[in-house]
Amino acid sequence: MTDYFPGVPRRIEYGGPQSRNPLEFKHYNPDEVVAGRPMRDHLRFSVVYWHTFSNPLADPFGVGTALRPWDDGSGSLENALRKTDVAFDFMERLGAPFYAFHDRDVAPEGKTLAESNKNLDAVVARLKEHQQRTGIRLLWGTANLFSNPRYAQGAATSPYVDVFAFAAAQVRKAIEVTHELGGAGYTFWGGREGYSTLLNTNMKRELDHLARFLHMAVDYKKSIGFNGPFYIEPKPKEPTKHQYDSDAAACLNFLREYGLLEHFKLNIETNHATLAGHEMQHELEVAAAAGALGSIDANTGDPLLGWDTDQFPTDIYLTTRCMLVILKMGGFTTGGVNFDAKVRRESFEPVDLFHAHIGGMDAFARGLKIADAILRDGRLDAFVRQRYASWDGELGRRIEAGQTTLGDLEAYILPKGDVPQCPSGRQEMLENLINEFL
Ligand code: XUL
Ligand code: CO
Repeated sequence: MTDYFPGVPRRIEYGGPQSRNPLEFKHYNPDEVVAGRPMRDHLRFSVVYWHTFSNPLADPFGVGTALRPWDDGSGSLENALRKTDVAFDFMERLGAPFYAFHDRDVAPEGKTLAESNKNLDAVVARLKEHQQRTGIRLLWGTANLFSNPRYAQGAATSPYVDVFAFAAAQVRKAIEVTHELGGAGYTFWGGREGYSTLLNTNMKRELDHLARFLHMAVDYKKSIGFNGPFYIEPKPKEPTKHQYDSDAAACLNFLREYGLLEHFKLNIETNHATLAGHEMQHELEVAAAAGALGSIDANTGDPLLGWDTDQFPTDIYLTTRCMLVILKMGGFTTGGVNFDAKVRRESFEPVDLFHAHIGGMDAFARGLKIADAILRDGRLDAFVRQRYASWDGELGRRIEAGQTTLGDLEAYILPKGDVPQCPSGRQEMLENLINEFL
């Protein structure tokens, strides 16, 4: 096979923090044990097909700039098959244990659904060969229910029943091939499941339809014996004005309302959290508190650009806080750190794809080591535990157990007159504490 990455070693090695080689890891050392597990197993890094192998790097003001010499732009099956070879070459060199794809990233859409399915089957056979040869696994599969014009007004929430049926058939196939490839999970991201104006929208009916759609997917998953989790990926807007899966709390409420909670976990993406007006840590904690934190789409936005820029994560403060939540929940099981991130339009050479992933992997490796050190140090947790210590007394226990009335609490507090001064929240001290470890 042609070497499409000349100058890039067959394997990106761990060079250590002193390395000045841009094609070496400075911190990600897959076999190094942190908190009882090798880094590889903690982080479960995944490369996304859509941004890394199928994104021409266009923006609303200009055409794509990406130089991808393996891609002839023909949209042919042959081109798609060649792309699988390059994708696995890339992932092998990087040492990424997982990847993720939409159906339409890997195989071209045909003129009919049957033709699209046939194309997909042909590519899946090749993907399977590559997986077997390299040991690289599918973190999750998904269906692209947002690019084709038929989905302009939604897929599972389309006002038009035939569009709903088409989307259902497409998802059925995408789950089937995910299962065929031994995928560890399957993701639903509702790109156009929302609205641009409420003037033309029956919101309640659309939500009912979305729930029906997901229930049918659960039934199908059971019927074929696919045991991986389904993930919902929250995002508040873009491309729609409002997306129904807007944030973790909204997703959990929707799943609970429609009896779907036990069948889904959440896939939390940093830039989506930002768009929802939340910190990533907030979204992770909301999901973890519900026992529903499944996986993360690791990226970051630009604070000066109010859109989903999907940049590679390089901020160690961010990765530290992600890893604090993930370590505290006991680590990933089926999920992983999936780089739903793209290089900048200005970074158009193939080697930029390596720099980007190496940087993201190193940033998460550092976040992991730092979070582990903070947890082992114990002061942060001890502070939080102490802050709530009054709840561990007799009264707190009775309130938490639902054994008190408002009247009981009035009888308790009246004789005290008022509450004495509460202790300081010590935000600055804790921020300084985190910085000790960075
Ligand atoms: C879009 C996005 C998607 C999902 C998969 O913002 O994050 O790529 O991750 O459909
Ligand atoms: Co994503």
